[in-house]
Amino acid sequence: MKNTLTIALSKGRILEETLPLFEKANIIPIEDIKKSRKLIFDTNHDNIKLVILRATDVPTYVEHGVADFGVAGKDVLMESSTKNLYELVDLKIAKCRLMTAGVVGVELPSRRLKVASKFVKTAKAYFAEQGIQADVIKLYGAMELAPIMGLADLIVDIVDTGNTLKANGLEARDHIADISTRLVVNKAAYKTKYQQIEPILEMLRDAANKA
Ligand code: PRT
Ligand code: MG
Repeated sequence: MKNTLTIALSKGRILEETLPLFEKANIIPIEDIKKSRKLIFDTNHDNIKLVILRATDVPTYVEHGVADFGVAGKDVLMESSTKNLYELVDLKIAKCRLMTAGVVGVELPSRRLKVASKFVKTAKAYFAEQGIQADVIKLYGAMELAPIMGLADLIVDIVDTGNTLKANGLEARDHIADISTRLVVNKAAYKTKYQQIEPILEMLRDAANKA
C-alpha cells in the first residue's frame, strides 16, 4: 500500500484556475469541489488527496508536513515566514503584480511614509531595501480605501488589470514583484517520499508549461 500524498489547495480565485490545471495533469477530484462543503477530497488516484484551505494557511500545513504539497500565490509565500518548504514549480496561474499605489496626481510627503497593506512583511522589506522610511499599517481588506481616507500615503496591493485602482481614484506607482501561483513541497517529504512525489511534480510541471 502506497503512502497517501496530500496536496493543500488555496480556495477562492486560485482554486478556480488550479482545478483545470490539475485536470490537465490528470489529478481529478472524484466529486465537484465547488458544489461541496467538504474540505478533504479523494481523487482519481487512490494515493492522492486534496485539502482546500484558506490561502494563507497553505504554507503552514506544508511546513508541518501534514500536507506534502501546497498550491499558493507567490504573494502569500513571500509574506509567510514558514521554512521547511521548497518552491518547485511555477504553475503560471492567477498571475498578477504586487505594486505600490497612491492617489492619482498626489505627490508623496517628505516625512516618513504611511503605507497600508495586508502584506506587511513584504512591504517593510521593500521600503527598507529602497532606503525609504515607512511605517506599515496592517489591513485585512479594501486597501484602496486607505489613501482616500487619509490612513496612508501609499498602499501595497495586488494589481491585475488596474481597474480596481482606477475605480477608486488611485494609480499604480512602483512594481515590487511579479506574482503567480507556485507548487511548494515539504522538504522532509521531498526526501522520504521522493519516488512518489517526482512523477506528480512532472505531471504538474508539464501541465503548467503546456497551458
Ligand atoms: O479572501 P481572502 O482574504 O482569503 O483572500 P483573497 O481575497 O486574497 O483571495 P482570492 O481568492 O482573491 O485570491 C487571492 C490570490 O490570487 C492572491 O494571493 C494572488 O496570488 C492571486 N491573485 C491574482 C489575485 C489577483 N490576481 C487579483 N487581482 N488576488 C487578488 N486580486 C485582487 C486585488 O487584491 C485587487 O482588489 O483584485 C483586485 C485587483 O484586480 P484588478 O484587475 O482590478 O487590477
Ligand atoms: Mg477574497
